Amino acid sequence: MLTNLANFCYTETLSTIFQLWEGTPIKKTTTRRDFFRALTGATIATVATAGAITAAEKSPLNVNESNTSSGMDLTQDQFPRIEAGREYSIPSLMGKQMGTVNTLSQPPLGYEMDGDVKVFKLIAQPVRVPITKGTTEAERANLRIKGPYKKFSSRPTYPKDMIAWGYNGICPGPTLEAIEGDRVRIILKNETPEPTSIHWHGFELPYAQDGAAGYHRFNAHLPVLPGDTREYEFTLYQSGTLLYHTGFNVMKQDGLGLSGLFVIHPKNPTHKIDKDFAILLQTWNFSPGNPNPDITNMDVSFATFNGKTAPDIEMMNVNQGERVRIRIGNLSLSPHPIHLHGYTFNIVGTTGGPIKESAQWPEATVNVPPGTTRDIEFIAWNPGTWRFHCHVLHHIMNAMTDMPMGIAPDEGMFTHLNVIPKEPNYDPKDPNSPWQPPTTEETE
Ligand SMILES: [Cu+2]
Repeated sequence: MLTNLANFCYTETLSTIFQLWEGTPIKKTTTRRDFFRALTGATIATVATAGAITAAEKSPLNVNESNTSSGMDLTQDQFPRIEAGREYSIPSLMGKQMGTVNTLSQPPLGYEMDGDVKVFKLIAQPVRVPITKGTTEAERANLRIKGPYKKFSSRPTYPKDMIAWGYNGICPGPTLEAIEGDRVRIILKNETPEPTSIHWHGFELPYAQDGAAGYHRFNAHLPVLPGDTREYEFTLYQSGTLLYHTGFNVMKQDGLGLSGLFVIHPKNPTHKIDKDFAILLQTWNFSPGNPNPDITNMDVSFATFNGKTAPDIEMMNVNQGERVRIRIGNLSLSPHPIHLHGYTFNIVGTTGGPIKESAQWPEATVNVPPGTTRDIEFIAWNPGTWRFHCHVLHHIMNAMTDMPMGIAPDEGMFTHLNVIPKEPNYDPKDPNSPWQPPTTEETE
């Protein structure tokens, strides 16, 4: 009975949210308080008759808040996901660009200089973003499902939007780029309906700038209230692929997507990188037809690279012979072993920075545990359009409704490394095309 009541409240709130994002003006938001007030009349009588609630089954949530024994207001949600009728800033992602890291399918964040300080602006806000557009009928018609293959056909993939929390209109937030030795200032504006902060994950910085905010006496600062702004400022002496994410009410706010990557380039690079890609791993659970992630459910129904699933994840296009780095960060709740076909690569960096050459190790799959980053590097000597994906195969099947890898169109944590042959007439699909293993120079 209580479960049913809770479900009813949830549905009511969701329909309110949905109207807001569909552009329907909302005259009045139905809160739990309103709902329970309504229940004091005929509704609760009906429920009581149907469910035969006894006095012993009543919980504080089942009565008016003034009747709770603790005196606490248990019927008012202090931490809503969204405020009805609120307008949000549409922030610019422009400004000066570092321009060297390609965060697949996501725009880069620019910065302004204030004297010697590199200034970034991040606005935390609810966002409605597409995870995938799905496959169109025309795209499906192009699939090679013809003749006898029709018997073994697949379903299409479907479009999916989510209502998440992100920064500057996207989820995850944009990648910040700076150089070892830079002084950086990040201005956080909070447009979410509850307090928030940013934790600089993997950074060695002054305690006061760490961003682990909260009411506990050990926390250096209180979170940033809705509508308020706070500045973080520190000097970068590390290099590598680091992370940022909310430092307050983290299960909910991280679960809704308040996170991003922070790349610090070394002041004196040991070698040149031709193509530098970045991917943030996240997972989501949705009830069918519902754009709001269920943050209490650890079952993965959608798994994303940079907030997108295949077939909407940008392909990594590189020229044969180029040195490629791929930076992978994980802010989901489970590890993701990311696998590349056709290559072995070196694991060259972690959240702690570059791994010295003698300690790097070769692999074909790099496991990225939650809360960490891994950088891989290789020379793109082997032409072809190679699969690059999570090897927890459930993570390349959205909602687990069909089979992956060549049967259904690609889904989930899946994209390709497209190595364009030096020789324009070379056809990697032709079994008779000449092929030989790389020389030492080609792989070092
Ligand atoms: Cu995975």
